[in-house]
Amino acid sequence: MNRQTSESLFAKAKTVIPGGVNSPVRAFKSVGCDPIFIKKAAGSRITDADGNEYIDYVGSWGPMILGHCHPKVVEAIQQTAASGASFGAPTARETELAEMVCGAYPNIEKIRMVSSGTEATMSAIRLARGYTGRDKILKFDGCYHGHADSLLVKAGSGLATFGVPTSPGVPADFAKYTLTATYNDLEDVRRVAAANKGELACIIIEPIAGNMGCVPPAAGFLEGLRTLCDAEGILLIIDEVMTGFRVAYGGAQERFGVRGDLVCLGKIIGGGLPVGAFGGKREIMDALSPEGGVYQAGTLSGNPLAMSAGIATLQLLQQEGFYQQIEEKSAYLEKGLLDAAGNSSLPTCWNRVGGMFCNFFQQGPVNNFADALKSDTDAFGRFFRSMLDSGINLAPSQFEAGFMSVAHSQDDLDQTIEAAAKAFAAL
Ligand code: HOZ
Repeated sequence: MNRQTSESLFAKAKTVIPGGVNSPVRAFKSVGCDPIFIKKAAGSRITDADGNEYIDYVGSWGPMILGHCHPKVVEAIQQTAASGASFGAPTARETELAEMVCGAYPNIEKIRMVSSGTEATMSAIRLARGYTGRDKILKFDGCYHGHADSLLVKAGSGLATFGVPTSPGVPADFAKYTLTATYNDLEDVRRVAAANKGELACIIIEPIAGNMGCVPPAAGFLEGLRTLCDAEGILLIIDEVMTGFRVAYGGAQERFGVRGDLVCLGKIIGGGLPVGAFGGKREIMDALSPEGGVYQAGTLSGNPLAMSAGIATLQLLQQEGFYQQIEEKSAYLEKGLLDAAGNSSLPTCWNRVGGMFCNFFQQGPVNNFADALKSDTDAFGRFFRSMLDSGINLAPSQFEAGFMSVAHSQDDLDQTIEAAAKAFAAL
């Protein structure tokens, strides 16, 4: 496959952008080839700068559950843009999207819009600290909640990809307030909570980890966190930036029946435009400025274009049978890939929840970050490159998740399975 244009665009980008990319994993550094530069996308497919077309399972890292360029979302953005791209002042659309989100999550009584998932988690943690009067927070090894200082400790995603789980530049004095525990290990969480009794403001968790590959919660794990938080006056922050409106209309909390005190959202609620949000119980949210003293602000918060794209997207997700379609397509792909993996001499295992999944290059099971790190990342790189050459775009890291859209056709899925059979056989 000719990728000369992408290669020269990458070379040029590297002269003015660190690593040639605006987010590290996009550089394809861990999969042994240069990144493809994207020219356009429609439905399940993206086209690179050389005109090569790929079936896309990155979906902009989650938001494109409708597929790329859904006509209703494009129309909403175009119509809104015609009357102004940004005002830095309230609009009715912000309340409309807020009402839609509150309608989907019974534990979100009030919500504030921001511009990214990073802003959402960073602000939710400040709010949890301000509300409880406590400084320490607990996160899980391998979970990624954006790149705010206090959250770049034993983090997944790009940090796992590049083997630097705690970033240089985070002062030890900041990181000391961030405690970590093992995902899916309730005893470990209880141990940390007991050693820091009365000092933990919050526990923040990805209810389905999506940044160490895809790792579902073990039975009873989320319930156990809820019980512990209630007993100890700790706020439970459920980071649904990736899973919100993805694994069910009401996200992982609807799916597993466990509710957070605060919830972080992003990705799908912006329909592909830059957005994030955090919300929760009225009493906690009212501690935010200007009602309360915890400060948080943003010129582009509640941006009209992002609100319009989000509203149009959520309207479409409410169609009868939408999540059933995502489930059926994902289950079909799962079966096909598991069969295809039978051709491989290397062990692989598969994790999936709804339209979010990952193929680990190891025997498994993968229940936490230490398990995920046992994967054969060289084998993943070979598999990734073979799939790319067959026209399948996967996330360029073993430690990221894949995403299904409703636009993936039967033909797309069969082509993917065929490409995977070839890639596994050649490993
Ligand atoms: N680490 C992000 C996904 N988990 C990557 C986002 C991006 O590169 O756009």
